[in-house]
Amino acid sequence: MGYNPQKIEKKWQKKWEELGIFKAKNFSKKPKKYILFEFPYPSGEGLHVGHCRSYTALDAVVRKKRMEGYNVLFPIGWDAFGLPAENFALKTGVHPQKTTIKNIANFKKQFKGLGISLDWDREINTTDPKYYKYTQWIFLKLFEKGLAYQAKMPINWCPSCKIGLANEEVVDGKCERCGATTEKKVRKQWLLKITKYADRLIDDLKKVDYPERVKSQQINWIGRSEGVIVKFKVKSSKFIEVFTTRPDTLFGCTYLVVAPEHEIVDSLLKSKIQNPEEVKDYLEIVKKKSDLERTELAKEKTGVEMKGVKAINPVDDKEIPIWVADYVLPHYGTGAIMAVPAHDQRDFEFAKKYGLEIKKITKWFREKGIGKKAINYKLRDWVFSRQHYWGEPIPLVHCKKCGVVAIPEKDLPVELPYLKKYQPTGTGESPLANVKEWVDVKCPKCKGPAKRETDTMPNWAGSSWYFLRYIDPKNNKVLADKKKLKYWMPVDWYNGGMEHTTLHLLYSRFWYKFLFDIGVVPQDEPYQKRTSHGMVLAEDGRKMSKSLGNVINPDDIVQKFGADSLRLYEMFMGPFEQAISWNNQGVVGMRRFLEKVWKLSQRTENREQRTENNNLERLVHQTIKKVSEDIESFKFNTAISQLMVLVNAMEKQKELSASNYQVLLKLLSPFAPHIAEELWHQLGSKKSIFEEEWPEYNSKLAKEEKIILIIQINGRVRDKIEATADISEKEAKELTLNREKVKKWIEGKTIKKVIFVKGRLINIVI
Ligand code: ANZ
Ligand code: ZN
Repeated sequence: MGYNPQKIEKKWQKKWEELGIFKAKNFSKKPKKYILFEFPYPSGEGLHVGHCRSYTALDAVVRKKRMEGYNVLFPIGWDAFGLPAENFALKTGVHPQKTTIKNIANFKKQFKGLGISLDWDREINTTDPKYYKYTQWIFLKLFEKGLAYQAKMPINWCPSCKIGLANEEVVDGKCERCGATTEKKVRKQWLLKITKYADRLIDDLKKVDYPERVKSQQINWIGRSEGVIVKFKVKSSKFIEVFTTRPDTLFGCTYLVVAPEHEIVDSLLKSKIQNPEEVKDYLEIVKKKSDLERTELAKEKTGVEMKGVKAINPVDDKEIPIWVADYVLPHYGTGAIMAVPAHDQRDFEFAKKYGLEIKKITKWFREKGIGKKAINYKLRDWVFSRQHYWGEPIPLVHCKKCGVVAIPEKDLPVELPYLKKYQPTGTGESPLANVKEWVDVKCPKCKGPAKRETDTMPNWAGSSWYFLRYIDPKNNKVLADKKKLKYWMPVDWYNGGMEHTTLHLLYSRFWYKFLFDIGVVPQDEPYQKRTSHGMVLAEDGRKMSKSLGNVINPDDIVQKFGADSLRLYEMFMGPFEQAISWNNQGVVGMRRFLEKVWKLSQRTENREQRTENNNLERLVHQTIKKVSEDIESFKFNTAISQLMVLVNAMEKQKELSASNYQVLLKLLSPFAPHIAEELWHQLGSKKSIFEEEWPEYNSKLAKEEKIILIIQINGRVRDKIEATADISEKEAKELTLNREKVKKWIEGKTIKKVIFVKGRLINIVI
């Protein structure tokens, strides 16, 4: 019987589910491992081959860990709130819930078809009211502790669609739907005080095992900066305070710049400025730009002077002009800067363009006490309001008498009402504002008339704590039982995309720390170890996208080659953390490799007979060592190439002992579980291979056998080197010709012949 993946894969997937061997057991005596991947957004497109890379990698780790005797938690869920479903609803009228259910069913089928060994009993869905009850509960706790507050913040506004846009819907300053230029509209929004945790989010990175790249990205994103705030007197007006990290350059300061949003602009506009029209025109232009456009170093800087007013440099009492320019951001420091064009590149460019004084610093300002010390962060508080329908309602009401009032815990969840129309309101509020029956409520405090908050939570809310719910997914008293949390947390290994380093990863660390502070979770860091997988690009090296028509559908690959070939290929395609282009030929190669493994079984003697030579025995132990270590360090590609070396060697044996073949199957099983299980059973085993023990190597046997290779030139011994016993002629020649001693003899001569005696000598004839 030939290798037929279509047949055996379905069979084993069913069998494993019946056996229930992938279920995690709370409080088992075995040591625990909690292994997590970022749960997917169930999009209409289905799984991406890039997803598969992350899932199969962790599945390999998980399967190995189980065989090593761990009680492994390997769960799955759906991050199902989000814009695409809402936009789809706007276009087609199909309720996002319907779309979501359909998409999840498809994803589930795909996951199962790949043979990912998940514990389906713990499946969660962020749009399930039983789940978001606790997302809302966490929000209420944040609100109770003063970490959720309202502030006026600009949102992206499309004046033609009359709708607020998420950042990702604004492309080059234009509305993604209609192409109109977007504006900023100031609205009251809910924010979470993540900045209060900024220092801890930096300091506690010491406690966790994350890639350096991830750590430094988070640190830069938080952007802690120590400096001072210096006061500049403004002639016939108030003061302007600036934040500077370089007070020593004060003598070189030749003008001040304030952000267009700085309050002093408005107040000076009213009375003192000589050119108010010019300044107002400038403010209009700035409104249309994004922060990114404003701060991009390469972009030409623009600004306007507020004529007729001057500031005084406190160190030399010189009068200096005051400019408004958008390269100064309103929400950083004090929203105003002292410009030192001789020392700061941006100031220099600006001064050149507008002909402002560039004063070389001859005297550094060394005195202390000119200003007060200040610490600033690039990190902003987290804008937690969205004006969309398909998200968790924020569980608050607005009462004329009592102000903002929390919904009592016992009334959670505040369910998202079922809408038939998703049309935007035109005022920038979410479509929920149109549902009068839902909006009008009694105030929980005074029982008077009140209105519900109609903003919903951002997509990042449900994903900020989901890993806790897997631990106790059906609990309806608390978000998860404390003892279970204590048993399972922290997550031992979390793999996800590099693109989530500064948002999701930071947000979820923040929430976890908060939950620790209020006594809900057992530690203050959720993830012990973090890894990231590289993207899978299309065959043409570009990002896969529908519009480019270069998307590879994993279903097609599974259908044609089998899930095991796909899995192996995704692990073999290249170093795990690097981006790599898809190559169909690579899948073909994996299929061929598996055919070889299949055929080997016919050569296996069922009796325990050792007719193989010592070299094979050694190779088997070396392979156990290499595959075991490589899986731990996420070097799947090299683990698989070692397996290929072993299979090639096994092919050369006349007879293969069952025990060595079994070792091969075990080592292969994390990557290609179906074929390994099938062949395992063909050898007569009754138990699943995944209930077996991971093989151990004999370190003596795993050692390479070394020899001394003699180097002769024209038959005379000239040098000796240590080499592995099975060194090939090619390798030996390369090594030899690079030796200094050898070079001396052969320089300028032609090599006539090379004589190689395996394991003994190499003779160069010149
Ligand atoms: C004078 C100066 C001289 C500065 C010099 C730098 C170099 P970090 O390290 O990122 O905190 N700055 C302050 N507030 C700003 C704002 N709202 N928008 C844009 N730039 C702002 O950078 C601190 C420096 O960035 C501050 O120190 C200030 O320029 C500028 F040779 O003051 B400095
Ligand atoms: Zn009230």
